[in-house]
Amino acid sequence: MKKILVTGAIGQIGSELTIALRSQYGAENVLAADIRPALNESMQSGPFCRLDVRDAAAVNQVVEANNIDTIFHLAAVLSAIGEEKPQQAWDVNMNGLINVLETSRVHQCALFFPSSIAAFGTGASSLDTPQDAIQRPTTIYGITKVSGELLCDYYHHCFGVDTRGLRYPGLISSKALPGGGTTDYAVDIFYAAIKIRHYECFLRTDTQLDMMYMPDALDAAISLMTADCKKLKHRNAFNVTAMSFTPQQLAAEIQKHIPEFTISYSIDPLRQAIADSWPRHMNDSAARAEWGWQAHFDMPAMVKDMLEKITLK
Ligand code: NAD
Ligand code: AKB
Repeated sequence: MKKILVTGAIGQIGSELTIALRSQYGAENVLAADIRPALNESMQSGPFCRLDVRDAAAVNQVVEANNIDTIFHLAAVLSAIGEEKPQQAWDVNMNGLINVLETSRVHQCALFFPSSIAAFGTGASSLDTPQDAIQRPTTIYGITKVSGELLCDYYHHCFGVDTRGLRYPGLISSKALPGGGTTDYAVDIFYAAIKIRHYECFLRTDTQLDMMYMPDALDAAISLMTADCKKLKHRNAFNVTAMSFTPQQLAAEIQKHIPEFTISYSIDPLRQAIADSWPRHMNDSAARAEWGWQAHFDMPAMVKDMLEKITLK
């Protein structure tokens, strides 16, 4: 990785991945791009450009003009917003990806594509969900994720593009707010706990979901992209996980630090249905075996760090 492009760089993952890549590969070698303007302070630490990934010519031009050899393609519409705007989710997630894949083929770029627990549906076992399981997602977001996994495999097999990817669980982080997903409660709860000592949760008390803290998510992306390609059998869509909990369990852990914190529930039927269709805990043994994946943050360590970081904001 010498010249890197991050699409969707202002988002929850991009704001932190851009900084992590700049500190490892040099600020001038990591071009951040987003459809939105760079108001975010982390974007000001290096080059930034406006880029709509649906514009094939613009994607090609940015890659060519900047001699890009590696793309972290993060631009997407997430699960909850996707259900409200399914055509937009398909347009950004699929047309954006095909443009980035085509540009990667032409300019021989390596490509990172993040899939999600959303790529599974109710047909797969929700506990210990295998790497190779039935994938019949019920959301447009999930459908774009499975299609994206398959397209990345296709571009590798047919055109030799070095595509690699992860199935992330819900990500928890303190820098940028999440962008309209179903697991967003697990970030929102920290801000509410610190500000008003109470959180009204949109998922049921016992909704168990797979989760990961952002430092592990960044580590997973960079480790996979720098792994020895000869050892990768799956390449795309590796299950990775770090922790798995319910809103009730997360609230109890927060109460160890803020005893007066309380939680109540006002269920959003849309996001509850989405959450009920997703894995509670994936099996990530393929990632462990093929490129040495290992998470460092469990739930108590994540909660302690999140509270410290958000209190300092
Ligand atoms: P986010 O919503 O926070 O950020 C997405 C970014 O894409 C935003 O900054 C948005 O402005 C940008 N964008 C939207 N449309 C665009 C377009 N047409 N052209 C260019 N940029 C555009 O999302 P995130 O949480 O950072 O997720 C990044 C990727 O990781 C997505 O593919 C997402 O599906 C995947 N993922 C995220 C999570 C999570 O919990 N955050 C979990 C699993 C997978
Ligand atoms: C969402 O909830 O949409 C994302 C995801 C798990 O893909 N956080």
